[in-house]
Amino acid sequence: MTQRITPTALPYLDIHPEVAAALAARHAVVALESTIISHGMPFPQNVEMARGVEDVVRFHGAVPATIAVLGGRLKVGLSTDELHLLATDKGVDKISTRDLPVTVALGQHGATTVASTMRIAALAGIRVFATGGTGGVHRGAGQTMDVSADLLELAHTDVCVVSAGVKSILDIGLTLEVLETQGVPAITLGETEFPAFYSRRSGFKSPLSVATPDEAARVLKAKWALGLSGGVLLANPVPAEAEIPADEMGAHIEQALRDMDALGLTGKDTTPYLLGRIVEITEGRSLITNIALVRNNAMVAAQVAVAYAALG
Ligand code: PSU
Ligand code: MN
Repeated sequence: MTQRITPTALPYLDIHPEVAAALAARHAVVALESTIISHGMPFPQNVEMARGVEDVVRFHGAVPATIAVLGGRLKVGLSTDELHLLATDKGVDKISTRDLPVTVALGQHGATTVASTMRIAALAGIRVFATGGTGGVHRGAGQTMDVSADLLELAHTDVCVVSAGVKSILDIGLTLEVLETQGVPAITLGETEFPAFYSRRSGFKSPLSVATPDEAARVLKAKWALGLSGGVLLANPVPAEAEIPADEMGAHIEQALRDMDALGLTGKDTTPYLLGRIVEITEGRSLITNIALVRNNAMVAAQVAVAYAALG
């Protein structure tokens, strides 16, 4: 179980007053990550997305808390200027859980991944988090050992991550295996097939399913009441009108992977490179899909957070 610490007693943590008030009132709060802003989309769509997603969360009755590290402080809830800095400053690193102590100790800026955002959300007492896509087991992991820290964080941090599934730049089957091994429920909302980010279908059966955000909230309640610590991956398929079908997407992804191999990229640079390359190859269409699915995830996360708060 994530350690329970009074947020105000935590060093290094700055909770925005609006978020702190919502948490104190046990009102619904939704965490949002910042790697998607700094390294997941080009400017200016990234900052428009970041602000738009906060609006979606508010519209559905929850308070948004975008998370990043700024000047070594763990920030939970950002100002418009801070969002703009993350969207434009090329010096903002992509930081995962392993990077947090260095970024904090040296007073640096960092855009947080799903893993590090989950950890900071949990420190602040936030249980529901919306993102675009989570990391997973990379293709060829048998050789590279490249397994996203997002999967490890899901194993032990008590946060529900709403994502559009796992894109097929990753090995979806192995990603689902690792989640199972670690006891992480991978649950698809409203479908029996696990979604593949840009596409509603992946060809993989979803390990678990729920019909509504309310059911998802009851799953969270039951999981943590049972003492089953760790996260939940709630997969929310991209809206049909915004998807790029899997058979079409396959060729684009193969192309992007070939281009990446030709450049010899490895490690943390691979996901940002592939996202950017796929935007180029699809001539901007994947970016429209990406924004639509993040907004859809923000809506569902807000609905889950509201339902979870109502369970008391
Ligand atoms: N997938 C996306 N957009 C993103 C990411 C993943 O569609 O911005 C980011 C998230 O922050 C995720 C991270 O946590 O990439 C995973 O990186 P890696 O594969 O290096 O663990
Ligand atoms: Mn990696």
